[in-house]
Amino acid sequence: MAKQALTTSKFLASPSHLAVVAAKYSCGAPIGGAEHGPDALIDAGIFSEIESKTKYKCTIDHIAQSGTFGNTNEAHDADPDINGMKRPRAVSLASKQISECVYAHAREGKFVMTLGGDHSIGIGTVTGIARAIRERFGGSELSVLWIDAHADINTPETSPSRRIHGMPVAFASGLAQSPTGHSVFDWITASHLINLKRFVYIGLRDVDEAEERIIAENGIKAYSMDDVRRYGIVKVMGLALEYLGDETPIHVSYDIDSLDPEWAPSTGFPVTPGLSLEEGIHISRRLHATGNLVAMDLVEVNPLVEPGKLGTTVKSAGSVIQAALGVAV
Ligand SMILES: [Mn+2]
Repeated sequence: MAKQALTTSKFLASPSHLAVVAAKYSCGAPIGGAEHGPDALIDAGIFSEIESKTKYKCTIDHIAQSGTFGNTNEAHDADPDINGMKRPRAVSLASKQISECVYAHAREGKFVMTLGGDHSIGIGTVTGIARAIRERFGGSELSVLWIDAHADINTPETSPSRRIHGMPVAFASGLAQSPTGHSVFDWITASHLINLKRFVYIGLRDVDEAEERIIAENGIKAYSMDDVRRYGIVKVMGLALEYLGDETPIHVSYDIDSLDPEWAPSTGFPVTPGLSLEEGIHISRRLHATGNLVAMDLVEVNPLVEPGKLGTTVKSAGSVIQAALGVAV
């Protein structure tokens, strides 16, 4: 059988090269397990299937496995809380490693697919891709779609849980910075930051009060699950893409908990009702069809939650990943 050709890509220099980054940590979450997500996806054969069906060549980097402060969400003597923020040094260190790794691949014009891990890895992925896009395209800004049940935009000051997996959008956009007197996140510079005017949420249904305020104050485009039910996913995706415009590189940060728990039970913080698998695949297909997609994260697959249903979760994750790459699912 002939291998499926790749769709034309507007912003990739090396569109047949898929750089998979396995970000194996969960220090940003209150429970462990998501550090095993990347291996669950890789071992299921998602990427060997992509190579056998298409012209993609995959490389896999395994990173952020255990930094200086260990891969644990438990309190740690060498990593005390900063202003209540949990595991700040571990998450910062892991995020910096991820940022540098995805930057190096994206700088060469490869598609970067990062597997989490808890969603604090988004600090690393989005900042690394944003920096590479600025350098490759004369200061152009990256557009980001955040597909999630949660908004992940708390700052260390507003966060009820104090866990950094609820803060990646705030750090990647500069809304959150190292708390006064600390330098823990100072590796994030202006060249790394995303513009919240080029950012869209889809699937929100569990948003903290402070996050609602932050979203409103910053005029962030957000489509909740209610919006998806009201308008349909086809219309919502049309509006999201129209808002971002035709000529913009796009990064999609896909939290598996955006899907309804029926389709993705093995995740730390499921919220019902969510996107159907079909809706989730539609999002990926539409993004692929733009020719603008340059990077994707697939996060929060947790093999320790509902282990008997891990197969369902991994299959769903594989489908949204493959659809984003233009593979028939
Ligand atoms: Mn998330």
